[in-house]
Amino acid sequence: PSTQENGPDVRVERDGRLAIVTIDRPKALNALSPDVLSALLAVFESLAAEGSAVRGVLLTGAGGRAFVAGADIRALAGLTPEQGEDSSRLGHRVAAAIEGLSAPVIACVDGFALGGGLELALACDFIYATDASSFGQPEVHLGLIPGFGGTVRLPRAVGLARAKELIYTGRRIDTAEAVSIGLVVRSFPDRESLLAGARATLDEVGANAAPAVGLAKRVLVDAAGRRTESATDLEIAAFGDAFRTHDMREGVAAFVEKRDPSFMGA
Ligand code: CO8
Repeated sequence: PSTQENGPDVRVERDGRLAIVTIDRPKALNALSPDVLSALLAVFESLAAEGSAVRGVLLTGAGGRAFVAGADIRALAGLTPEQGEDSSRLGHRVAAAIEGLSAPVIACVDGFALGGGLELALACDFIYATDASSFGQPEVHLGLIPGFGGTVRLPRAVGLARAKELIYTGRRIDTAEAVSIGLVVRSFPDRESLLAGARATLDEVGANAAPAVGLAKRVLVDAAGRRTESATDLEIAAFGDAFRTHDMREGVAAFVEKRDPSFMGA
């Protein structure tokens, strides 16, 4: 495994075709300063540029207390309305880079995932968490609203009514409740088993045809929130695109010939 620094606060470790991205700013509970957001954007854009060399990404926070405790509140304090919009826009660019990556990204939450931290996790494909974690959108406590996709992705994850309850109250929920409402898909007793569990899932995904996983992700991301016909049009086009890949011919042939497929990731 190799480690690469992306600014002081974000590091990327590579283990074969897996990338582990760690937000490492424990003094501020990994809060998303503009520098952290810019570093995350650069990381996900460079992982995208690697194409099929990246088969899966784990996104986590360092320090043992937090995934991310939100946007950096100190950095928000003096902003004009226009600068507030710009900070929201930067967050959305990070989310778009994560969603635009064809490899799956699992948010590995160990501790607080609050405000922009929960929104960052929601931009990932799904969330795994340790039992001792907590989740919330506390922006209204600060006179703010979620600005990094929370009003859009939280209702898709948990339904409109539960999202409204969480956003209007700013209440924090624990992992057990987050699992029960479908916000977290799997929970683990500690950090070590969390990371091992996420790796195991990415290994399972990595054994499949990478172009098919990427096409499915594209439709799942882009179809969310569209009207049925417009969403199914995306699926139709992507289903057709699968027929352009070697791996689809190989996967179908292997089934017919009763053998294991040999995928090449293209
Ligand atoms: N921003 C900046 N610093 C923070 C943040 C934050 N979000 N969260 C914690 N810190 C700092 C604290 O100031 C403290 O620093 P110091 O030691 O220098 O005083 C250090 O981290 C440790 O925190 P606490 O002492 O507060 O630790 P506690 O265990 O007492 O409390 C909590 C932990 C409950 C997590 C508490 O720190 C807290 O409530 N944090 C703020 C959570 C929050 O409100 N988050 C939402 C922020 S707003 C937001 O995310 C808007 C999203 C839109 C963004 C658009 C672009 C991305």
